[in-house]
Amino acid sequence: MSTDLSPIDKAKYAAARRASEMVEDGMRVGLGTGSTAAWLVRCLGERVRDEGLRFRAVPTSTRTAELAREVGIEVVSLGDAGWLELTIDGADEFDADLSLIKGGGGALLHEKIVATASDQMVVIADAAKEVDTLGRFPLPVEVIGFGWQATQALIEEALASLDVDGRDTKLRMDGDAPYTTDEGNRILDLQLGRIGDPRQMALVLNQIPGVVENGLFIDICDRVMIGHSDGRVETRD
Ligand code: ABF
Repeated sequence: MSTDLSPIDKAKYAAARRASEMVEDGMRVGLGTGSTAAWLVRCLGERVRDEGLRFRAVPTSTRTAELAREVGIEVVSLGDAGWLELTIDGADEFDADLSLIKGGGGALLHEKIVATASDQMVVIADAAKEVDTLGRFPLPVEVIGFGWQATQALIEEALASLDVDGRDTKLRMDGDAPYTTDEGNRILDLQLGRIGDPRQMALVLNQIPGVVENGLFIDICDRVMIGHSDGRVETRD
């Protein structure tokens, strides 16, 4: 690792490096999306090159797939893999219950599918991702493009009865155009400030017609590895 990394990158690298050591020959592994997950992919690429590590990887986004191929990792589809022994991914926030907000990178749908198709899901993160209560980070909700404005109105109506501090919803943009996911869907970012009951929020959102998935990961994460800029890694189980 180059020594001129920023403290935050050193922290992300530390968590990614430690998590990469969990991968064993013959494993089927889900690879997450985002900058911390990118460090994981690079670390695994080094092990493939230096140790001859052989495992099959299921990426959660096209950008993770491209980076994995670049570093010599065998990439397969989730269909080909069938089931995974391990998924390692980043997160935007995690709380004491290991509930997560994910999706800042726009890949939440594939990330949730891959994470739930795994025996174990491990999150790698810097310490800033740890929160007492989820919600400071905008909650991404993936919606289909058809009638997304009506879906947005239904979400805002539902928020009125939920325990949150803010209720602003915004269509995620990519320059002048609406952001689209790998599935061609849209993302609405919910500025909630504080989510009093994440479990209830996740259930209510996914009942709304037009909502494909939301960025709350409840009872999915088994372990969080928290990296620090001095190389230390803490674990939350
Ligand atoms: C992805 O990583 C997303 O679900 C999450 O939003 C993002 C975190 O990004 P980073 O690791 O760059 O902080 O898994």
